[in-house]
Amino acid sequence: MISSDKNNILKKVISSMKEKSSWVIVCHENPDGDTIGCGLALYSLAIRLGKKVSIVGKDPFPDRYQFIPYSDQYLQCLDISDNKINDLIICVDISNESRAIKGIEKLTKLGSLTINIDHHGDNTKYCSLNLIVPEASATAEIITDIFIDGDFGMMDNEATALYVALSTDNGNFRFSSTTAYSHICASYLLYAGAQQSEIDDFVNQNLTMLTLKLWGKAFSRTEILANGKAALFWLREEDIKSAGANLSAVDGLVNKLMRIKGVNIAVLLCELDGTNKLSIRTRSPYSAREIASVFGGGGHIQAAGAKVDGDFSKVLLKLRAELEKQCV
Ligand SMILES: [Mn+2]
Repeated sequence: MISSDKNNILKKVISSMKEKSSWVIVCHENPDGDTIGCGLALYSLAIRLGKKVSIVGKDPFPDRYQFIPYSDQYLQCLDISDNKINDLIICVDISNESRAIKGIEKLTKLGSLTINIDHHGDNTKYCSLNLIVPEASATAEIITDIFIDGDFGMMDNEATALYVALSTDNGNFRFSSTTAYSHICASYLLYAGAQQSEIDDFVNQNLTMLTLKLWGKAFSRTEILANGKAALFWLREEDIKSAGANLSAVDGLVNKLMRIKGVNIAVLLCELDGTNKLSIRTRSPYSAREIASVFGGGGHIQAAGAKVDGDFSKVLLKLRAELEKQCV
């Protein structure tokens, strides 16, 4: 729920959406269910409102979300600065400009109205309007508020997109980020036509055998560290390529390590495209964001990530040492 001090920003966001005739919706790099679901729900709203609209992101669209209506409209784009000043730029679920698309800060400085709708506590507020709600378990909760407060109504395809966003970001309502309000949003989306079991089939029961075997490879490499408090596993570039997969195939895989009894820090290290990607999950009192920051990354307190250039083996060594250090 949006606190009263942020109500003003919410109102400004809604009035800018009503007023501007051309929207560009931006999703974050390695797009997940939250950024994609929120982006596509807003895309559908824009069409209904008669806007000229596009939805963009710097990385390809993930296969598992292709069932969501309008997913075929997503365009890959590396620089947004050639957009017109009078376009409304809406960034969804993006904590900083480098996770978005180049050019947003430049457009903001030139006078473009840029909107940042997000729930990451470490958001750098890089837009002209920043609606940041760290209490939300997913950006989808904030977008649902926008639909309700803007009196836009909600079509079933929009409810589907937002339910995907909500349920993937809070681990199907299991993570500690889930609140009573997350369930109120879910209830609203179900009333608006989201089919929860069908969505779960598309999102979670849709693996290829090769992906499952790729997960198996990661599981077989599980290392328990710090007297059982931390666990990690890893995948090399050739593992991922030989499964015909990309990083979206391991989206959420790290959560499975948290199922080990006693483990309160879990890390997946993936080597792909010449860089090393860390996905980190923790339970209190450990901070995933703090561990990510050691590696130049960030995110939520209990779910964060980092991209680390350089030799895979060195990153793995540094990671093992850091996990031992965290648990002293
Ligand atoms: Mn999110």
